[in-house]
Amino acid sequence: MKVLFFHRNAEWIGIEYLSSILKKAGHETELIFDPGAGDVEYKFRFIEKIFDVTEKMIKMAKAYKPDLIAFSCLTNLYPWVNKMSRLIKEVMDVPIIVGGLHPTLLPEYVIKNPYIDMICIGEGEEALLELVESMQSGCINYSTKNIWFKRNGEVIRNPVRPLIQNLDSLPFPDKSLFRKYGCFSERIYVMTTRGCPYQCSYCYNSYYKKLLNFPGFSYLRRRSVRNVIDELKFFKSQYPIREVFFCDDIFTIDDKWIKNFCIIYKKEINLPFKAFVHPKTVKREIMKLLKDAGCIYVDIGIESGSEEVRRKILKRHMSNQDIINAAKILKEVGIKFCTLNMVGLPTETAQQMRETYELNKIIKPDGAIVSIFYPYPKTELADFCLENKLIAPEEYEKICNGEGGGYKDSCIIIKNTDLKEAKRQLILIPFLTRTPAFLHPIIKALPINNFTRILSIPFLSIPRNNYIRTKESLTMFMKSNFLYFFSKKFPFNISDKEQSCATK
Ligand code: B12
Ligand code: SF4
Repeated sequence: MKVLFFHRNAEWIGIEYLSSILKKAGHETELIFDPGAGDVEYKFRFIEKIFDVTEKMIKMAKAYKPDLIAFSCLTNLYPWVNKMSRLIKEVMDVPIIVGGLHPTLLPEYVIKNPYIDMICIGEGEEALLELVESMQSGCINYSTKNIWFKRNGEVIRNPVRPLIQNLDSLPFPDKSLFRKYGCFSERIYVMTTRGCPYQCSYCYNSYYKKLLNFPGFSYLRRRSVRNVIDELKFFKSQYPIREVFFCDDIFTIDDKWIKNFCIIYKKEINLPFKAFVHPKTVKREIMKLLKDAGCIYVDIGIESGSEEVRRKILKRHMSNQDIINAAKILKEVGIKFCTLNMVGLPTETAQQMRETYELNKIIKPDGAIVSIFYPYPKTELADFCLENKLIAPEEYEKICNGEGGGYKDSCIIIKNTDLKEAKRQLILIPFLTRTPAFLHPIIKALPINNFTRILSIPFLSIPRNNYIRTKESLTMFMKSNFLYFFSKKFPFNISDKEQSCATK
């Protein structure tokens, strides 16, 4: 069977896992990738217009003659998935399946889409393989767990299956799909866990945990150290990697695992790396080990500088002192850190937003990433907004439709929230935390507009990260467009060496 994935804007590990599991079972997979000209952080519509590859993508899809088209859909990607599936259906009679977070959170909403034939809820490896095998046999198994089907005008809603417990049983992700579009060059993205033990009110995890809860099955799962090291060794041999990004929700969730990992990583991989940490997991001994193993910087969730907002609204149970202590430890051991912050939260006052700046000022991070709160569907905080009529039904419809879901510039109106102040802090926090005090009066006088926002980009993270991200984005943009504008052939030639990664 030939399965054609569509994706936009960034490499996606979820698709890479699905592709490798299909290839391992002897199926063929391909990817059509839209670089989406910077549409996540800063939307540059004029660039998007000039480099619009929609028509070419549809032509290529037709030429590939797939048996199944598959989209992975986050909330922010839903408008694009909707547009592309409509365009595909206009010219091809091929079934379309959409998986990922958005259909998992809002299955009834997504399955109503007339251009979508199936959705996948939760993890896709076992479900997609079962579906594809049954399609190949000529007799579709309409009771495949995790998949909802449309059949003769009816929706078949199958139950979810338990989460995969042994992550080592999965083949390594198929990075060859995204590599040819230039999506990554010197930095490799790796996931060592699935799940998170916390239940922050603004995050999908709390809902996911309830939805996919089976007695005796763990929600938080981690690969063995050996399996992760083997993957890194394999990709190191394939690509010219100079840095690793562990994009687990919280990399430092298990001290025992980290201790073991750091020793082996240093010996066998020895590349600088970056990860996400939670303030509660920042312990001196563990951070020293990380630093010694090559950790050069981490992103750490602060989210709000107001203890009240953190505790009552965000359900993040830690004090400002816990955050200050974590920052102190990171500084002492020499790991650079960038804070992750949110403003414009429901019921948050302008004063509380300013407290987020105050806390950043105290801990002096090496970068401060700020987002305006976006009520992602099915999160506790989105439900709170609905129950308390803080978002109007039309606004919730926008959320279901994924509008503005790239959360740097939320377009959702939350009643009683000072959006003007939120927009001010969005720009000022990165600037003010990273510049000397004598410049602050000038910075505070800057107009709050897109131009100033662009000026604040260098202050979001450390120079090394800014350099790699800019390089990644430019390479992805140029290589993808080059392929679309100049390549005569499709599918693009993949070397045997790259192809082999899927079957490891
Ligand atoms: C790493 C990461 C990124 C990296 C991805 C890098 C990479 N190389 O993969 C980067 C930095 C690019 C990124 C960007 C963004 N991200 Co992000 N990201 C994550 C993170 C931490 C891990 C994603 C991941 O790889 N998961 C592991 C894989 C295996 O899981 P998966 O993708 O869900 O796929 C499985 C299933 O969903 C299913 N499935 C998925 N697709 C399909 C398709 C089919 C056909 C089928 C059958 C099944 C299926 O099967 C897969 C395998 O089991 C998640 C949080 C999380 N833990 O998931 C946030 C998360 C997904 N990101 C989020 C957001 C908001 C974004 C951005 C919008 C942020 C921004 N403003 O920049 C962008 C959007 C990018 C885009 N393409 O438009 C939110 C999404 C919320 C939502 N409701 O949509 C999350 C959940 C974070 C959070 N806690 O809120 N992200
Ligand atoms: S710690 Fe991060 S990943 Fe875990 S529930 Fe909270 S926001 Fe989500």
